[in-house]
Amino acid sequence: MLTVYSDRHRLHSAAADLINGRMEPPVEKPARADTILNAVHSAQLGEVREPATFGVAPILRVHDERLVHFLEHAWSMWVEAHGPWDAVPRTCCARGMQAREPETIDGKLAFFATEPGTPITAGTWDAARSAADVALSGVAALDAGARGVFSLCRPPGHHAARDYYGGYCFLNNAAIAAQNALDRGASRVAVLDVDYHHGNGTQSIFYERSDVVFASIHADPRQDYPFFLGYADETGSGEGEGYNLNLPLRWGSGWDQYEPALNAAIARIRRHAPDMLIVSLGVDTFERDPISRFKLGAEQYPKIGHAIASLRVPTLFVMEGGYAIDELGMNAVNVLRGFEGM
Ligand code: Q9C
Ligand code: ZN
Repeated sequence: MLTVYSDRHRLHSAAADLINGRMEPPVEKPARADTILNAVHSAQLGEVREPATFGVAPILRVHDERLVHFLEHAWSMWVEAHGPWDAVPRTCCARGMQAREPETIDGKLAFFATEPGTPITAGTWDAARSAADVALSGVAALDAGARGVFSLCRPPGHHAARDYYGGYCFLNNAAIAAQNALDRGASRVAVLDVDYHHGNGTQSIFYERSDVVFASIHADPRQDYPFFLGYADETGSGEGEGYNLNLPLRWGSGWDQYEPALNAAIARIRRHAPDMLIVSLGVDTFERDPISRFKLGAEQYPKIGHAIASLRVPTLFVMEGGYAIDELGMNAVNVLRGFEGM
């Protein structure tokens, strides 16, 4: 399987993260992509290729230009106001009461961020843009005939919506890829999100549409992030009614709970008959993940890949979360090996 990867992910590196009320070393860090790339090499998964550059046009097919403009200029505005430390919102969700974008950097952070744990650093915009290029290059490779491609994106994307960011995500790489597949001529696309956290950004981007099915298996939003979306009764609206499938599972769920949910998601996707499948590949479902509470063992990841392969649809794997740094690479690559029948 082809892997698309760029070193530019390193440009996004936070100094600290607010975890359980304490400033701690971030779990979403450059070493994540390094260890996954190492696992790709040791498993001899196949060629590793640099992305092409696509510019902002395909990003603007999914994201509001105000968010894109903000992400581009946030760091320089922040440094001018407060100096060169991570840009973090002081308050959040300003738009709940006031729909207008404020002028100052603190106002804009409050307007666009959903939570305070996703710092913007000097290179965040360049890294996020590069991750979108990694995803878009994967779509191009599938269009050229590949059966499966791994877009080793970092930073991740599935918590970023049309006009907000958070959950370690700035641009929604999977949604940008799905929209680009449609723009290149696909009639129907499916997004399968297996990250531990609900892909609220992807859901909200496609919620009113019937050309993209979104199916997600994740921690129950009554218990875990993002808390405000991911409930089973969110089934889509308008044209999109019936095209959104949430399969929330309780804390402590293991393969006995996960496997039937995965089969249900795959059955829904099969019924959609997509021309392309995008997998939001998070492996924070792992039993020793430091921020998550599912109980999947390492031996389950090849089975996830094998089940996805049963759809027989050109498939783009887009890297999302996974924070157990010692096993992250092995678990992610094992999904890909399972898909390949390796
Ligand atoms: N600041 C992904 O797995 N929790 N994102 C924030 C620490 C949010 C996870 C608490 C977890 C987001 C892509
Ligand atoms: Zn996650």
